Amino acid sequence: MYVIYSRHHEEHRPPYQVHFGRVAPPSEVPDRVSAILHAVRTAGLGTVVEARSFPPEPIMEVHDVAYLEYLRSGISTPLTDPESRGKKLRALFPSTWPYGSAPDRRGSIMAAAGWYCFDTYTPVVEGTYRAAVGAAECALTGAELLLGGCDGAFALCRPPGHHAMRSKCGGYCYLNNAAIAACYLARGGRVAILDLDYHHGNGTQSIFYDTDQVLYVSLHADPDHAYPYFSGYPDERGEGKGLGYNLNLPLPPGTGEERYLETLAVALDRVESFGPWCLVVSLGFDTYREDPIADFRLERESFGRIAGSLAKLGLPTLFVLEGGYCLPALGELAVSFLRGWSAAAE
Ligand code: Q9C
Ligand code: ZN
Repeated sequence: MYVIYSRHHEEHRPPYQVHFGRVAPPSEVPDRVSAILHAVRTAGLGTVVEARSFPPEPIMEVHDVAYLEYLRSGISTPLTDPESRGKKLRALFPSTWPYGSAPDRRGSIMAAAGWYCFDTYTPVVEGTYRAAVGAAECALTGAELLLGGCDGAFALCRPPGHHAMRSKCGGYCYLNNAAIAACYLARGGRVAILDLDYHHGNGTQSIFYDTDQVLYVSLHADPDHAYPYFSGYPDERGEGKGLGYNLNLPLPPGTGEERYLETLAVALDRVESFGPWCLVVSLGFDTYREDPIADFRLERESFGRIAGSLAKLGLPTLFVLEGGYCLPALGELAVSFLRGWSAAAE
């Protein structure tokens, strides 16, 4: 198993997030990836490699050019509204979102911030663009390894990706790493994405909603009480050619290992009947019982068992890191997962 990282992830340091109008400490911090890397190295698991660089085309297959330009240059564009004329921000957050019929007017940086970001959790800072490209390159490096015949790779993407849409950031995500990798892998045939993060991957769902070439299956907290609130319901099944190629399996608060593994079996049946040549797993560790922003009850050992069920599919698999915010446990959760994978894959 290759474990892939980019040193550029450290350049993305959101100073805070805004939760219900209040400033709160950031959850999505550089220590997340450092903790996992350290634990994986200490346990002597897998081969740790740095991501290689890629031309922009594979990223542009998923994301809109104007959106990419916003991520790259938004933070250095001075504000022009009367109170803040000429000011540059340390962290660019939207304060106003498109309203009414929302015609395409995003000429000012104030409008662009609302246009290209759907929540108050996902600021653009100086290093965001470089780090996000590095994360996409981690996923692409993993995808290339799979195309070359490797049967497992774990991309330590940071910032994460599954909430990012074609032209909107949100949920700590800027570029949809899993979607970018899936598009790249689609040159080898049909691809399945299995999303195991606690939160519904609204970005990934929307990117592949109308295609039958990429299957999206997700286990997540019921959006009736959990972020991202507006999507993740079971009646979202895809549209056009994509109808039947999107499967949402929401779970109640307090979901533990038994219920989780039963639902995972349903997800894996759908993946098998789709018959993909490979699998991309959006892997979040925020389903852990001690996660500070979630309410599932998986144990450390549960992650090994989940990995074991995945390995039994026998598909080349790319794991893409999404969420997981319990810093003291992240390393051991990743180690449990990787041990479970290699024990079953032998
Ligand atoms: N008090 C991922 O796991 N809600 N994104 C945060 C903080 C947004 C999660 C509430 C959660 C986004 C990749
Ligand atoms: Zn999450």
